Amino acid sequence: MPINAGYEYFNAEKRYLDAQTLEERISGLKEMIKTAPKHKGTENLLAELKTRLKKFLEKAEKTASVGKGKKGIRKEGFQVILVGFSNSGKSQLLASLTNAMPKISSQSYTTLEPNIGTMHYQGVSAQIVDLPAINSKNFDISLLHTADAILIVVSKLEDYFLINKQLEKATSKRILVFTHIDLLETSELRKLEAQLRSKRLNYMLVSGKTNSGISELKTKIFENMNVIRIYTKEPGKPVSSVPIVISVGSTVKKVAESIYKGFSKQITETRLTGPSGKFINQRVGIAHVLKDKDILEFKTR
Ligand SMILES: Nc1nc2c(ncn2[C@@H]2O[C@H](COP(=O)(O)OP(=O)(O)OP(=O)(O)O)[C@@H](O)[C@H]2O)c(=O)[nH]1
Ligand SMILES: [Mg+2]
Repeated sequence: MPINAGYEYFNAEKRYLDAQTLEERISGLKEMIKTAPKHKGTENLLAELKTRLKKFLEKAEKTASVGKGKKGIRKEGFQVILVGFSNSGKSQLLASLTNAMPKISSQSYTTLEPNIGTMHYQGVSAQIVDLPAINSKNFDISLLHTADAILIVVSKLEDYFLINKQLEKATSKRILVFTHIDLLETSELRKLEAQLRSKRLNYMLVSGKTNSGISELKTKIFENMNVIRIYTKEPGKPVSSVPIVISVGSTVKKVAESIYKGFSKQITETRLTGPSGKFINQRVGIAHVLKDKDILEFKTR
């Protein structure tokens, strides 16, 4: 399209095209409208994008109000499933990690159908699914097959071993999430941590009441996603606010090609600032391997 758009626009377009959720599609589209060059030649494009956005916003409003018919779960991107006994705090955890508002109650077997939310972590999102209690008739083990990670949610260590045994066949990564830590004395907490460490468990201690450990848990989920965030910058402009999310070990070339196919061939110079560089504004080649939070500036022909 001869509209002389910068790669911020193509970035946004890629996010829009790759979007797995309506929410992501809307945010990509908004970004496209923001970053599209504004001149006579782009008037039609902008008008078309705005009409599309309006349609998506209307659709979003409808689904938000109809919402509740959760028959199947559509997997969207990286999926994390919460598994545990009743009252272990799964629904509370979903509420703490996402903006979902599931029913939370001290009564047993409150959750009868899966609840879904999206966790946002510094430009990356993950789908979180809160299931009915593992020992209830509403628990459906088949949902675990699609999971990228399983959080085993417990308030007693014994429960972890019981659940782990029951999930023997599931191959996804597991993280033990110990809830209700606000109810423990400091000495009890210390003893628990010593036990968890000696057993070399991949664990997190959290409280749904005080939110202690929640941001650490988000970081842990992010780390298990095996992705890095790369920010781009156009010469003379500020760094993009939305990162390109790409697999660990990606090169400059892979990032460029993810912006649009063939882009890497147009690059005459790449400047890098960030964790994979030795100094600020370092000139790097196309095969350079990137790290999380690197900033790239491409110069093109
Ligand atoms: N003090 C404390 N209470 C918590 C914590 N997490 C959850 N609760 C409370 O524990 C009760 C059960 O929480 P839920 O999140 O509904 O438990 P659940 O695992 O979803 O239970 P089911 O839906 O029955 O399987 C509620 O009263 C919550 O307010 C926590 O970290 N600390
Ligand atoms: Mg629940």
